[in-house]
Amino acid sequence: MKLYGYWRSTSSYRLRIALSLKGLVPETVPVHLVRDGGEHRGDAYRRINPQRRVPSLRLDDGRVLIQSPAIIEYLEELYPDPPLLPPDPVDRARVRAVAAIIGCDIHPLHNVGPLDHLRRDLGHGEAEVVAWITRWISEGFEAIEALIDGDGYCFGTAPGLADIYLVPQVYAARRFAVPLDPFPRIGRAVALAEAHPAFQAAHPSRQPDAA
Ligand SMILES: N[C@@H](CCC(=O)N[C@@H](CS)C(=O)NCC(=O)O)C(=O)O
Repeated sequence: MKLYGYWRSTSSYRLRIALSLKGLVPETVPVHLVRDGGEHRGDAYRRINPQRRVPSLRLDDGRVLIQSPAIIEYLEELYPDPPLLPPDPVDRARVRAVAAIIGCDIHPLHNVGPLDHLRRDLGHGEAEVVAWITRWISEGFEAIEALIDGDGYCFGTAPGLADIYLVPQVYAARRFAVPLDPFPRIGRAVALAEAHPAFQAAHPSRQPDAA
């Protein structure tokens, strides 16, 4: 397998964690999101992923999967052990809700494209952009703080889908200096996950394209 990604992209980071938890080590193909206006915007990468975003996963038979939620579901179906979701349907829905808050409601608002639009097209300065990011991450984290268990991983005694989404989102929050003191349960869950070898192997600083 080949993983097309960028070291500090949160979607790439979450997919790396899922792969790592499943014991899978794909070849890494870095796609630079910033250099020369973004390698992902060029024709070569468009032929791999028509949406021109990372991550993408090329399977051994040449087929390419895109969108981290879809790829993680694929991995869960093909490699069910260790499971990323609990057995009970209500518990599964709760875990997926935390993943959706991050994947659907927080991350898209501080993605490269929208932030470029705020800066370049709408003329906002860096302080305003950071205030925007802080607002949406904090609002999402308020909900997650209330939803997770609060005494270990997000849910239960093993890392799962919610942790896979939360750790990269906290990495992004730290990058933009979003205050995390109001979220002690999130802090505990992330500290525990960050000590896990699979999460450590997936960390942005451990990737070949890390700057
Ligand atoms: N929902 C997608 C989001 C993918 C995504 O937006 N990736 C970002 C990096 S984290 C990207 O490629 N951004 C490029 C851009 O916005 O131009 C997923 O989870 O795979």
